[in-house]
Amino acid sequence: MFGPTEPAAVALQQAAEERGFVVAWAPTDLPSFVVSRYRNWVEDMRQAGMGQLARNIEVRLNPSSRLAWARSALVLAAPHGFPDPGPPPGGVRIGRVGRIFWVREQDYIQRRVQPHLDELKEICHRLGGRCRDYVEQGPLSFRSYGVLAGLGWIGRNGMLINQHLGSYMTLAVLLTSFELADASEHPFRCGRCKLCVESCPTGALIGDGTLDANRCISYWTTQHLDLIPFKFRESLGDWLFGCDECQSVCPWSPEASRFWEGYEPDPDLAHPDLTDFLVLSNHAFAQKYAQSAFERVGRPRMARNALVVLANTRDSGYLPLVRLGCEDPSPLVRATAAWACVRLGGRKDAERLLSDPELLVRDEARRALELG
Ligand code: B12
Ligand code: SF4
Ligand code: SF4
Repeated sequence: MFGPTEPAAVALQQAAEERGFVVAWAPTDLPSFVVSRYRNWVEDMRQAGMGQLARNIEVRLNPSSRLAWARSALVLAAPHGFPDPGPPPGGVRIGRVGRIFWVREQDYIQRRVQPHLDELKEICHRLGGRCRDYVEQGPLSFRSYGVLAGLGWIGRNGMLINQHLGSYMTLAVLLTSFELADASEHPFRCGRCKLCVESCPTGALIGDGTLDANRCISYWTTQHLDLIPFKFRESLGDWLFGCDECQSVCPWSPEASRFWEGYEPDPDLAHPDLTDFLVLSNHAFAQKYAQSAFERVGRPRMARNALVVLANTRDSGYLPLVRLGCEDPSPLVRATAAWACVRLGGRKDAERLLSDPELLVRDEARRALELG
């Protein structure tokens, strides 16, 4: 474990622990093998459409090149291994959602985490230090800091795994000006296990702790803006938003039973009604899912994902719901609905979309009918 040498740093760590976070210290700049690993990942185009991951790599991995005062990183982990709140009554609640998205994302950051981080920054300044916070999608490699801080190891599923909490943890980092003693990394504890690599539905895990985002369900359902490629739609199964498959099979995950007190899992996010994405107006959707990760991607993409989940059931009972997608104002939704209709036996509905005003929709309907 990487220990602080200054009393001020110890005081800051205590203040973070009092707020319920699991915390530990890491050096600011990452070792050269991590830098090369990251560069290779980007060179191999594993970042898919997330262009931001390929920019400013030097600063991302060696932040002191821009923030000369930075000497250490305080890593804060908020476990989200909460029990399933169960589905609310009614609705078509058949799509699975990654556990990290069961809380209202913006609400969680703005109302719960950020005030704590602001207080910690204030404490840091009072103790005579400088600091800067990074939360959620911040431009640092949170997982690398987690390993260097001794919080866990990078599993073959790419996750930071803690032997007591598993991998269901949300991470944040405070860069500080406090000097620290030497680091000692956490040992790798996967052993010969390869369960996650074998269980990934799309073969996204390379096996060395990195993944190819071009194949990851989490990427396609939470980040990708356009149509989900035909070849991945079936493998998505019932994953509506995100994917926890490589964590749920991990033998270290059952240990994850703790969750940070600031978390409030919302049953409507854990088990959303797919009907909402096909019938609500964009405005009504934004109101119902305010501050959630669903709102960030918007109703049309949630409808796209819902249509894939519905089509994968191969249950023609869902055809009336899928048909609503053929009338949707968004071409992305109509195009996906053409494919979903064919999968559920509604070829005639897809044929009608051959005369849609949008080329995208006509093309997709034609390809869906050809593929059958
Ligand atoms: C982009 C991104 C994604 C992308 C790409 C994921 C990926 N594996 O790269 C997509 C959209 C696919 C994604 C999916 C998910 N994500 Co994400 N994602 C991020 C984000 C914003 C950046 C990650 C990144 O830079 N990736 C590029 C790779 C190459 O870098 P890296 O992941 O940091 O990996 C480095 C380490 O593994 C290090 N390393 C490996 N071995 C060793 C050994 C040592 C000793 C050291 C020092 C370092 C080291 O080398 C790598 C690069 O140099 C981070 C937040 C952040 N700022 O870090 C969240 C983050 C990684 N995601 C997170 C989560 C929860 C998820 C999902 C579970 C969400 C879901 N349910 O769908 C999935 C899990 C997919 C998976 N198995 O990884 C959490 C992970 C928490 C944890 N316990 O690890 C983070 C940290 C967000 C957070 N604030 O907590 N995500
Ligand atoms: S999140 Fe899902 S798709 Fe992505 S690597 Fe893990 S199991 Fe595979
Ligand atoms: S499933 Fe096995 S190989 Fe994958 S992360 Fe867990 S312990 Fe490691």
